[in-house]
Amino acid sequence: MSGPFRSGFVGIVGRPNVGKSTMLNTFLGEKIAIVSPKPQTTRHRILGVLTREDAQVMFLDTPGWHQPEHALGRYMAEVIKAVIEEADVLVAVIDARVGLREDDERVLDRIRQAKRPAVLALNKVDAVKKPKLLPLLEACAKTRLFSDCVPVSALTGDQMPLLLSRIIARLPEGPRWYEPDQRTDQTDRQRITELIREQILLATRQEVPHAVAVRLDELKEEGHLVSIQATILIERPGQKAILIGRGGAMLKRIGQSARSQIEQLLGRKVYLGLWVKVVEDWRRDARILRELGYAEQP
Ligand SMILES: Nc1nc2c(ncn2[C@@H]2O[C@H](COP(=O)(O)OP(=O)(O)OP(=O)(O)O)[C@@H](O)[C@H]2O)c(=O)[nH]1
Ligand SMILES: [Mg+2]
Repeated sequence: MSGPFRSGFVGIVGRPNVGKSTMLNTFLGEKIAIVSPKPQTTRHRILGVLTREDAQVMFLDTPGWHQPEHALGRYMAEVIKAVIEEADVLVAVIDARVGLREDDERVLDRIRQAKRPAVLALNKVDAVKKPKLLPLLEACAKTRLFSDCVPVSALTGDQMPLLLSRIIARLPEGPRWYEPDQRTDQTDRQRITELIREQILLATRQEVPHAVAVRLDELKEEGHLVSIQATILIERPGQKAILIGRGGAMLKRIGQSARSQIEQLLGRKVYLGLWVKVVEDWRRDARILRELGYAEQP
């Protein structure tokens, strides 16, 4: 084999909705992080480990950068800050359809301050005409922040191998930290609550997606199936009515699609019981946030 073995942490950062989690999943060839068209889908740091002959890349997916408006938002900002400080290499993701916005500039400022090796991914090129890319690539080169600016499509996989090789080239030499079959540090319980939240994000609109959290109350084996009980926390009674839907139709639809996702994850038949509970302003409640895992572990 030619060249040294490289390994390290690679932080994926950027505004909400630019395709960071899609990128993580495409690199890993597996659904590690949930994805939706709604901004602020990701709330945690999510590890995805890619092991190859020549390298081990520990990707860290992060929440989208935005001005926090409550304690949950502040937790998300803390996650981003910690990843920028800890990563060996950063991948800044920009939505090529939208171009460089003020919030993108904020992320770039953070990268500049952290003085980390960084690569830029100009994402969603499947949805833009080629001539639109040139000024963006020039603007990115002008920042002098990036060793490479790579136009990619995380969705179709276009140019993703090139982006990966550029990332790996910036990693330090190092050992293999994780067993090759370890792909993430999320527990099944965490992944299950995320899969339920993903289906809620896909099914609802406006403020409802942001006002939702999922708590796993029970997970047990019952004969040939896995029985799961979970509570959906929501901030207002009106939102609860929307989530449940007429005659319970909405909740039923969410439950069915979440169940099929969870069955794929566990490779088992699943029974899923969902409950909806109003917890006023849970996003501002430190105790509930801790209970839900939206707090740094002491
Ligand atoms: N056309 C196109 N859509 C994409 C691409 N990558 C991601 N998307 C879509 O963009 C939306 C947001 O994707 P996510 O991966 O959830 O974005 P994110 O940056 O992780 O968003 P947050 O977690 O909210 O910060 C989804 O609807 C994706 O399907 C791409 O390369 N092309
Ligand atoms: Mg995400």
